Amino acid sequence: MGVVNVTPDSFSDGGQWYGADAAIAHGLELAAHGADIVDVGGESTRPGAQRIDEAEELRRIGPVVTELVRAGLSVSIDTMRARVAGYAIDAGVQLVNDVSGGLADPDMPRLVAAAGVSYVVVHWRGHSRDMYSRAVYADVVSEVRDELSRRVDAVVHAGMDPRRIVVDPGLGFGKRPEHNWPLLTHLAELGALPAGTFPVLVGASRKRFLGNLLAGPAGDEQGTPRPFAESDGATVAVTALAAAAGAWCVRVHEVPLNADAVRVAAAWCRAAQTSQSSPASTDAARRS
Ligand code: PMM
Repeated sequence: MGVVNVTPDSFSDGGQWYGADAAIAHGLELAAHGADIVDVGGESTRPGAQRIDEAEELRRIGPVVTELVRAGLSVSIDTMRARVAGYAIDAGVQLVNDVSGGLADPDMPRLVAAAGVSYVVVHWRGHSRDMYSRAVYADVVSEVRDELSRRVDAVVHAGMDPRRIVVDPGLGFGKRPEHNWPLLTHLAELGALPAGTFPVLVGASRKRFLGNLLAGPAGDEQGTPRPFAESDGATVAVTALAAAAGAWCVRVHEVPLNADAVRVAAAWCRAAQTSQSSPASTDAARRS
């Protein structure tokens, strides 16, 4: 999934694709680079961000979504607002990516259920302006899993077909670096909920916890964080590990190297399955 942030202030690429023409060209480029889905968003969710109003969000995403759908791309809409999602669905979008998991707008679950589109339920504890005040966990994996599970139940209760639900741990949303890493290492657990086993989407690309990791010499996370665009190597590494661990989708700003990483992970998993299921190949490997 390639990201088109039609915003002046997203933390990793704010302002780069703010105008409709630039955003459309960028979406087409992401698809040409191998993105299966292009995710269009008009509202920044960087830490501390203030909300924009609905009319402004619609103004930003409207022409971009319309043109990318018209060009034949598979487009998702990154929004917390049911009316923005509804506009995008009318324009032909098949996937709604809601970083609030349906908590920001109570009309969202019913809308996506009735429209019959797919829905990404992201773990979220509140809006960006003060989200770190809620980043308090005793056991982050089980708490995020339980809270995601409750959101999935609520969305199914609103009429959503469970087969159209994707879950996402919401890296960075009300989570500090020490919370993001254990979530990444427990992806399968986060997708295996009481209501069923759901595909998992991972949005680690260029996030601050990667810049922090790369701040100093190896093992030293103190010092000045790496700038966002210079953490793409770390993003690619997370992509390979997450895909090999079974993630359904990775949401990224730069597609080519991440698409390669996904292919490496697929070959890795195929080889692991083949060698596991074939005792003869194990014997041959031992002999050689
Ligand atoms: N992160 C951002 C925006 N949308 N959607 C999903 N499903 N998961 C995420 O982790 C996610 C998201 C914020 O990142 P950006 O400002 O770089 O787009």
